[in-house]
Amino acid sequence: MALRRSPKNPILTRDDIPDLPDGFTDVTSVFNPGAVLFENRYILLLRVQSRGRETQLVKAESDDGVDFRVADTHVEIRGIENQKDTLYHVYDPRITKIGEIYYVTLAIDTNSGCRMGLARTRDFDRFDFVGIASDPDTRNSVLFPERVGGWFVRLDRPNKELAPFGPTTGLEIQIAISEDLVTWEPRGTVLRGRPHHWDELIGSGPPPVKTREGWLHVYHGVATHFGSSNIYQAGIALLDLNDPSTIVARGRNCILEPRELYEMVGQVPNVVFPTGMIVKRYDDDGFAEMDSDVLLYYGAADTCVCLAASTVRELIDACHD
Ligand code: BMA
Repeated sequence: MALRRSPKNPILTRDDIPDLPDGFTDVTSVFNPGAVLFENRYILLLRVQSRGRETQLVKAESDDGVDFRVADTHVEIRGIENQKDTLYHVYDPRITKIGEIYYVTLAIDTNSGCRMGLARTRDFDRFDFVGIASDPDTRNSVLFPERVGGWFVRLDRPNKELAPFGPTTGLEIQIAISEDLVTWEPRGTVLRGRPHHWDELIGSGPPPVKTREGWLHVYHGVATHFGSSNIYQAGIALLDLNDPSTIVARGRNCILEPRELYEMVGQVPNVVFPTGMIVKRYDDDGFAEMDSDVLLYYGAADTCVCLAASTVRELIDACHD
């Protein structure tokens, strides 16, 4: 297996979340974190859900990527309060560094469906809202860490299919380009769900990672064969460096599936949902080093945060399995 679970899993549970302001106490769950290495510290932006089904983003920091200290206040995104639409939930953050700025793509539930929100920070203390940056109904948006062909590029997942006994979801990951990160032009489908296999419904996981062999992209796939017991797994693909709408290779098998109790039992059973990936070493040209360790952070059963480790080489090999 390309991925090895941390023996400390789950690395964060509801018991690790301190009382937060505004009576946000005794929370229900913490899951689907954005992850980044910032000034030699590992940072997670956690999705924390209360018993009132309200959502907060909360920062956690670590020196080793395993033991995290959780902040006792939620992340405030300046300017997000100025939106006309009602924003019900801001969740599933994904973090991409472009130049000196860290961008956070967010799923935001509004009256017009789930949309991509964009925030930015330089220091993970102050966050500013850039804007709503997608049409309804879009989820699982991730930014590439640099311009490709002169454009900012993102992957996203139209969210229009109705899952059996479930919410809206999607069958394909699409690519879009932009000059300003707010207005996006769709450029077609990159990855399609594979009917009757492990990844019938799909969506991006963490932002793509630049390797010498292509953009390495972890995504989630949902097997819907059993209706009400959808199974969320993680898979992997390699996209062309110069034209990321082209698939170089795509793993046949999932690279992580719910197997441990903490993945099979919880608020939403049978879910591994990767949202953060940290590659420890890049070369001078900005490519991930093949023998670099990789830390993959994921939500388990929409209840807790878990970690699995690999290397760039092993993940690329899994694309060719
Ligand atoms: C997806 C999203 C994720 C969630 C997953 C499993 O559609 O809502 O946030 O982790 O379902 O419930």
